[in-house]
Amino acid sequence: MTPVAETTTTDLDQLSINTIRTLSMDAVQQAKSGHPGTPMALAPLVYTIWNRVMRFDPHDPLWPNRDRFVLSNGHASMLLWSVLHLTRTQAVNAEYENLGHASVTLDDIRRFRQLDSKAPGHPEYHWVSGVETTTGPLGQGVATSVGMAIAQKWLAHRFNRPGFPIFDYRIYAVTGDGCMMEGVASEAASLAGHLGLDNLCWIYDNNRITIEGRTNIAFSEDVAMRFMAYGWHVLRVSDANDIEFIEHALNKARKNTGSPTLIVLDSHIGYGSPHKQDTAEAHGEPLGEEECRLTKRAYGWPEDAKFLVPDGVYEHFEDGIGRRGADSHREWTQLFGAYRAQYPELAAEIDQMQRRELPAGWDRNLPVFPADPKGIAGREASGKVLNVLAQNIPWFIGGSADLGPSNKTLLTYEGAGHFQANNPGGKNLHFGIREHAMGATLNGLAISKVRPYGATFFIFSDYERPAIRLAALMELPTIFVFTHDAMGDGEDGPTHQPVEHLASLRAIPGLVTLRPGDANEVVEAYRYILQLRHQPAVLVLSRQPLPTLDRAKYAPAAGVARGAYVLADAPGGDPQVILIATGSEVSVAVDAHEKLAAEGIRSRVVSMPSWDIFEHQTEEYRESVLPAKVTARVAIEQASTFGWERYVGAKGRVIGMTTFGASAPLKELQRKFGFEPARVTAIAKELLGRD
Ligand SMILES: Cc1ncc(C[n+]2csc(CCOP(=O)(O)OP(=O)(O)O)c2C)c(N)n1
Ligand SMILES: [Mg+2]
Repeated sequence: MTPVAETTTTDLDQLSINTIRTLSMDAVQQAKSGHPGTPMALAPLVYTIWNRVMRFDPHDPLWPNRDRFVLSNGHASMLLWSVLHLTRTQAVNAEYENLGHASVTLDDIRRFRQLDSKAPGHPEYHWVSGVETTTGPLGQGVATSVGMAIAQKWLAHRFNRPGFPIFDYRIYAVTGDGCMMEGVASEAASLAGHLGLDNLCWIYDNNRITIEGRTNIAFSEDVAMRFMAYGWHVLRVSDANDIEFIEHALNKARKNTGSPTLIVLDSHIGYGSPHKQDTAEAHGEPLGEEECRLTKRAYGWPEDAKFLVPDGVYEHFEDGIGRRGADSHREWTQLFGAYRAQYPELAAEIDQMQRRELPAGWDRNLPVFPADPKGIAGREASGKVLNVLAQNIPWFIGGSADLGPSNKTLLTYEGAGHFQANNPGGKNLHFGIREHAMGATLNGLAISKVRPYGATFFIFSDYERPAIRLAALMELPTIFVFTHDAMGDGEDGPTHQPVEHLASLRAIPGLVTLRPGDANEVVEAYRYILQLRHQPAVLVLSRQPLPTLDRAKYAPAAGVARGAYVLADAPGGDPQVILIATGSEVSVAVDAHEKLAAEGIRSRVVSMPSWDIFEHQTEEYRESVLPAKVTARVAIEQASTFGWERYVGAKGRVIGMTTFGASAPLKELQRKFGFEPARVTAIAKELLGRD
């Protein structure tokens, strides 16, 4: 007699897996668009992670110690909608309250990809409860998961105490060939390997298919070897339908210490479809009514049933993840109660973090910079502010992509520490020269409720742009710090001189972009940004010293909080011409204002560090700063002129960039491109017909 392999797979396991498959097929078919093949192939994987392994309480998708699940191949979103539905995961609102109803209903799945459905095309954080991060731009999900893993390590180090493992959760991320080909994922994997993030497990859907066909047309490296070289623990599961083996691999990953785990899972896209399995067609189009029927027949499913959840399936999830999640949540709540009694201050910190609040006294000791014509660089002022904030806010952590000494982001006070595998409590993060991964990692940290900032040169904001966009889409309070904001690093030349970057960031909905004009505006910019709970911010800082304005003579820098404010005014508040400037050009405008005054011309200087904030002020306030009747206006900014028409109007002028910069000392560049008071006064007079 052949010995029968021991198996614990039950009919209910298979029924549940086929429910995920058929819901996915039906939803895509009904929507006439979507991606059925990968949900069909990965249903056993996602079933195993959720129902057998993950610690997650469907009644409280915000429980802080839940395991995190990231679907980086976001096009396979039906996997997530199916499993959120079948586990009856509850909906919560932006105030973190449980709404008492399901996050994803069967009706949402019937309305997959339709307006207002909680089953949209890709996983949307903040739109569907239970989604841990927005995915769709391939590679971003897995890269974000590295930030989540760093955050877990940091939280565990700060808050866990002997006998109190308050944070011991794990992060699971599912990726496909696409994510594996994306550079951002490679950077993130390299960083995760360096940091030895053993709380992180990626499962690679090795189906060898992407949109254009078989991957061998473009992708032939040995992924397992690559990850071994990164320092990962690599496992292989050769049959995506073998849930015992999958569970075994996930358990091995859990027990592994000192490195993250990659599980390479060989799968068949469109599994079970007689004509579409293993083809690129299964990736991104409905199977077709007839093929759906044939596939259901292959699964032993009623051929004409649609959106069927057979008896026993909900209960099976209830018995699995439901019970396991509720039990561990209950135990944790008891543990946290005892922890609160013993460590009330730490418990209070955790409460505040969960609600994205700031601790009392978070802005104490912020510097006030005295008037100084020589001044101080934006990046210098920023460094001083960061060092104060990081001491006031325990969970404010961050770093740079190898430019700490240039960005001035290093936390230098005693005890700040450097985050490494053997020092997970360090507050200085070192991303290495990996801006793409830094952006996504910052988002993963912000999702995990620590408050992160990350820095590089402004020109390289391009490398972070996908993550900046996702931060805005997800409504995360990530802080992106950029120095060397214009032509301040003159001799480095046009490759290092941003031109179009401000315009393009200002175009991202919900993102706050700030370019402060002197050291005190830098302080106020941070004061504003730190109080944001659901918006990311970009801070654009100068490399070179900027004069620190005399705030006894000019308006207080607190005006930054309104986006734009009258810094210097004409007598009686009755200007003939308005000079609008940001960043290093604010002091140029102030100089021009003084020169015009000496010639009897009444001008107003508006410092406008943030378009975005200004746009959200009342119409009355905006009119008080930029009165419609004053049509002689000059905007001055060392960046693309694109967009400034909205503030200078048809009769105004913009002193900005319409070409790339050049390699030369800053003074010469300022002269060449016209960022000098004399040019401003000349244009102002021209507008007033006084030349
Ligand atoms: C950055 C990015 N580039 C391109 C796409 C478009 N796209 C969506 S899925 C896909 C193919 C993904 O292949 P794979 O990850 O192997 O997924 P599978 O077909 O195996 O599910 C592409 C190119 C995208 N979503 N994101
Ligand atoms: Mg693939």
